[in-house]
Amino acid sequence: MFPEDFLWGGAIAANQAEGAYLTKGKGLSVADVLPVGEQRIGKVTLDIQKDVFYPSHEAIDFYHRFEEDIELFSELGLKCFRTSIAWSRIFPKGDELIPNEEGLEYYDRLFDCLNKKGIEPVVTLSHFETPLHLVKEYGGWANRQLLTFFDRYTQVVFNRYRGKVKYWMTFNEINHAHTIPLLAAGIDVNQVASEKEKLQLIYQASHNMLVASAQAVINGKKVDENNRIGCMLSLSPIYPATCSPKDVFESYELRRRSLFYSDIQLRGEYPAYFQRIAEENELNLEVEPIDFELLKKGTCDYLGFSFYRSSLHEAGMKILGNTGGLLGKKNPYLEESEWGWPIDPLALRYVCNELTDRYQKPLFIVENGLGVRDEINSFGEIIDEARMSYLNNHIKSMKDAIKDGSTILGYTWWGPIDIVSAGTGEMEKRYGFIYVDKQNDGTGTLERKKKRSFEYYKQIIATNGEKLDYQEFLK
Ligand code: BGP
Repeated sequence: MFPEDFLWGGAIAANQAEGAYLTKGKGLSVADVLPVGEQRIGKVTLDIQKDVFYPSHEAIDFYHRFEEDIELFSELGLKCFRTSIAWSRIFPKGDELIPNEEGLEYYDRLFDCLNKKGIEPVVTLSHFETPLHLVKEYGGWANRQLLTFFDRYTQVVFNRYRGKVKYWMTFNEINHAHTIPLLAAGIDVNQVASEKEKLQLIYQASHNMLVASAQAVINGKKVDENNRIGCMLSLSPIYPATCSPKDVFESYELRRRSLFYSDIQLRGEYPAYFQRIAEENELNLEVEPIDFELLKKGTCDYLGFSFYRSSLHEAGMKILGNTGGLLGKKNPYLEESEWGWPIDPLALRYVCNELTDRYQKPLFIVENGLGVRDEINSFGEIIDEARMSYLNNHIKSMKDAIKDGSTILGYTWWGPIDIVSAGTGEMEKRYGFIYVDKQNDGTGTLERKKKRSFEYYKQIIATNGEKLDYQEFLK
């Protein structure tokens, strides 16, 4: 049984949906220099280049069409809607003293529209959207000065949206600082030569972001003690590839590399195991005594996390990852999506149990979904069975996790409407219950159209997760 006030929702990020990348004073963010194509994250130049297509510049034009889209979300029955504030709409370069009023007004209109429809906004303060100027001029989150800029930004938005937004998250997938450092931490690790220097940069940026997160929690509570502020990690689990003790132990250590972030954000202090990581990698972090006081005071109210798949680790293998989590060995027991992401609903139950045992704090599943190449049939319909099946199995698993004893605040399906993929920039990797006529090359009318999964998710919400059969939607 799902609790009566369970937050059924959908999630997007500003940079993957809004477009309007320079409208009303918005500055560039890291997302705006990502071209379309596989592996784009490794090949980015920090300038806009001529003749290169940047999907986020128009995206699905949510900036101009959000009223129409929220109308559809309301019909779908969403109880909450997660999006981010594009930091560079508010502070275009990131280091200004005065915010951009036109950027603030846009989010006033967006949050007002959601509230009017009875849809609770859930807002990420930084979802892969560090202002580009801060990356180029300051070196991104590896520079302590960003603490000041982020502090200013969070004070402005907490004050401005007081009473309009109650659920917040600080940094999206903060643990991705290791695998997608430019997006997650605004750092360009290509500029350093050795693995050691890379780790130094990543942990320095991580420390600064963790302190910034704590500072944001403190700011948010000061403005309104009713604010509920969470952290956000990518927590697809890692299984050992075999029962070899080496595989088991290394997978465990790798898991800690992620849980390091939530350990600090939820418990308020560096975990003991970090000492050894720091020594072995000769990390030399710039820290101030005040940082540790802030970490203590600014712990998060809940743990938000994304879950897409599981991965398989073998001792000694190169550790790689992308937006869905780590990329390990192929798991022979699991089917994969068209993008090679293993489909593993039971792993969601496993993760909820793991996190509940570790923290005893409420969880919020703020991303879960399946990227599919949708087909429009001769009747003009999209009967997206794979998406409905994925949804069905993951909701059952979440239900089991609740029975196991997890407290789960809500579930926000990733991409209730098709948006640009964060990992590849494609439009054709579609997650939505609502199709958007926009193609990989940027063509399309932007027209919206409901898929069959729209009716299915609507039924799930209307029955509070009780009616999960989707056979009738296949006809
Ligand atoms: C997460 C990000 C999202 C998102 C999702 C799916 O890592 O928080 O922004 O897009 O993954 O990944 P992709 O868009 O690459 O399919």
